Amino acid sequence: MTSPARKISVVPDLPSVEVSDDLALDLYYWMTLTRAVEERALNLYRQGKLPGSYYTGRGQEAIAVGIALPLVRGEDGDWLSPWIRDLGSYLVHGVPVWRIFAQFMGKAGSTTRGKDGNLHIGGREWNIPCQVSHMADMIPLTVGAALAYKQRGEKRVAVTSFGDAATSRGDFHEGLNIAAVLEVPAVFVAENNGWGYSTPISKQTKVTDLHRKAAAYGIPAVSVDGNDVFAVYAALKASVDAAREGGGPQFVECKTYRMGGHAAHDKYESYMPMEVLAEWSDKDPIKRAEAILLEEREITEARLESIRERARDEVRQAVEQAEDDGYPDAAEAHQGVFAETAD
Ligand SMILES: Cc1ncc(C[n+]2csc(CCOP(=O)(O)OP(=O)(O)O)c2C)c(N)n1
Ligand SMILES: [Mg+2]
Repeated sequence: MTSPARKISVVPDLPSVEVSDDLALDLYYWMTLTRAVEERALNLYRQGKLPGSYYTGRGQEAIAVGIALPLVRGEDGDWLSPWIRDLGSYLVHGVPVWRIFAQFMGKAGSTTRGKDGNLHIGGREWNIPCQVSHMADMIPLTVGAALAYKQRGEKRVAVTSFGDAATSRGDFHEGLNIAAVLEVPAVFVAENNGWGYSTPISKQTKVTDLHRKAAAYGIPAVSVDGNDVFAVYAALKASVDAAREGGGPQFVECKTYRMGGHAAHDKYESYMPMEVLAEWSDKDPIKRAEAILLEEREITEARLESIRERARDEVRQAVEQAEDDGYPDAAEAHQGVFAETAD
């Protein structure tokens, strides 16, 4: 008697996901807000008002927002550990806009109390861990959180996102392997934007279809158009639901393009092909969502304009609040850095 070989599907059939008009407008609002925050922050950086460097996720807003919207928010909700391109994930998962500007400005209201100026934001109230900025380091931590939820019998999911270059580091491989073996409720999101600093993906991995790496560890893995917010949302919703219902870890690759340098100071014009950049500019996720809302869902232009206006207002108020905020006391520099010991 023969027994059938166990088949691991590289691209499992995802159930179709319903996206109502209200939800579609919500996705549009969060992407619009994300871009408005980033554009304002970039202006402030260029005026010399933000210390250090500035990273944007322009062109990757659909991924940032699509990852976070299917999750349960709050201290007892789902764990979310976003990558540095994913400002929208922080916004959707509950971080107030003004605290993001406070973080960029090093103000007292920043979640790191002025110790960091980048998107290394975290807080228990949102169940967002403060980011260890080494690439792929958040993967084992996310697996640990998912294992804890499983052991406690809680129906919570732990999600993390990372870039294509992170999939060539050891933590990625060890993390995915043990997640699969222990069947933890984790969802991994790879943002395949084709670059790690000035290194094109073809020069750092032979497996440029990143979902195949996850499939090699026995994890159901799909690949979606990362500039289509509806596709990203649907893949995440299905994957999060599957992980929550005991289906073990899931993996979503989002194909996109880095629309500029690694950070604002990077002279990307010297190594990025400008014609490819122009092609991807035509696939801008916000423009594409607008076209679908107007043409397929028959939402009016006036309604979209009111959403854009709301986002601009929120950014204006948030910048004012962050500018009015004070700097942390210098004595705080050593607080919250090391754990307290008895002596
Ligand atoms: C272990 C480690 N090595 C190097 C760095 C410096 N570094 C920060 S981001 C980055 C490239 C990341 O590329 P990718 O993972 O594709 O993400 P992207 O920047 O394209 O979003 C590098 C090399 C780091 N943070 N951690
Ligand atoms: Mg990359």
